[in-house]
Amino acid sequence: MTTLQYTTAGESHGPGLYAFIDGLPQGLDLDRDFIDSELRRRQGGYGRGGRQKIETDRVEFLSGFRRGHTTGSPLVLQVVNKDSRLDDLKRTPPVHRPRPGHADLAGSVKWLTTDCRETLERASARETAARVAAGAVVRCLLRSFDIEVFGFVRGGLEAMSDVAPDEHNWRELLARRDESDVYVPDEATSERLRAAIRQAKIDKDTVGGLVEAHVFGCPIGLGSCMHWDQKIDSRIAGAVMGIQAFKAVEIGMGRDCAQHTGSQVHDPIAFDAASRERVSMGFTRSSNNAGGLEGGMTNGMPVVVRGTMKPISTLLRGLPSVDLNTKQPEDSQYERSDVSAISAASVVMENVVAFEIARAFRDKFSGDSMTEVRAQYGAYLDLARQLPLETPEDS
Ligand code: EPS
Repeated sequence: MTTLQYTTAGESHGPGLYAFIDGLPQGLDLDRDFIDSELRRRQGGYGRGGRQKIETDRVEFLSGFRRGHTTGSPLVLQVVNKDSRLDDLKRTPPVHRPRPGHADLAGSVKWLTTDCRETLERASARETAARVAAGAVVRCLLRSFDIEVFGFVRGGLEAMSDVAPDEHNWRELLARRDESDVYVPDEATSERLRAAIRQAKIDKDTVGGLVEAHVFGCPIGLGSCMHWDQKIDSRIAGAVMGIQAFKAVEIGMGRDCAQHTGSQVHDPIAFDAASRERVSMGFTRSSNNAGGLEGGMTNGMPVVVRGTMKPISTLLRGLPSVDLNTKQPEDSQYERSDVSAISAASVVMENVVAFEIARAFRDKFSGDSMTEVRAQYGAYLDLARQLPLETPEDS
């Protein structure tokens, strides 16, 4: 038995992107259509560059998969790059003028080269195709336990939506998100964000934004308060900050907690016997400022994560930089890129958050097969709902 974990490999213009996933239970049905639809969504959105017209991202399983389900052995997946040209010096020439904001400068110095391409090919956000595919794989596990993740774009620049997703309205918001080419589930904000991106394109500039993921259906008790690296919020923060171009992450009320008192921040606890069969086991909260996590553990409320993506660092008009060979001032080099990839970023965050929830789920329900995992999950919910297990005098 191993912990659920994954790693990726591949370059933007190499033969493909790969993910190696360890720790999946045997017998998990993998929904290829769902995984491919997440890959397609990652490719979409207003403001993307020409690359997405070339690629048709699809998942292929190279190991750990047989007749529609996982076998329990390590799962390797690939997403093939059609625009594969890493060794073609004419089409992927050396890059000597680093882009401020990209990995170009630090990576070139670190690996002792003046050709930024050595770094940028791996640093590229194209790698997120592998992470979306890995996240979508483990969402097949989460979905079999009615745990669903909903990600969307809240906005960028002055265009910010005030939609408030909850367990009742999120499917309707998801439908609205899917009607928006900037993935904002609110038409007026979509229009304003699209206009801002259009203007940035005219100005040869770029736009970032704010993305959100809400996880519904987590039972109380995933994660742990025992060690800092077992806290789900700690893992989610690492996963989100690990997405290319992300500069901030918040859980629930996030940084606004600093401007409110304890009585305003903490979500009152009540009990409603009628909702005992739910994953919150009858405990109800009148607010969710904690974003579904207390002490690093799920508390039965939706997990709410917000991430900030900076504007893409490849600007058509260039930015002040230096030629790494001559050390003379030059504008940064332009390569085909996106004006905004905020829509894609929402899909990436949704799926990396899903992976961390699934990892915590497997930490608690670690059976080797889906049959065993289902039995463990059911047994835990039964026990938790019976609390107190001893008479109050004993406990
Ligand atoms: C991306 C593919 C890349 C860029 C973008 C994201 O394609 P190409 O470099 O061939 O045009 O569009 O990469 C970056 C933002 C970056 O900084 O490298 C993708 O598939 O998401």
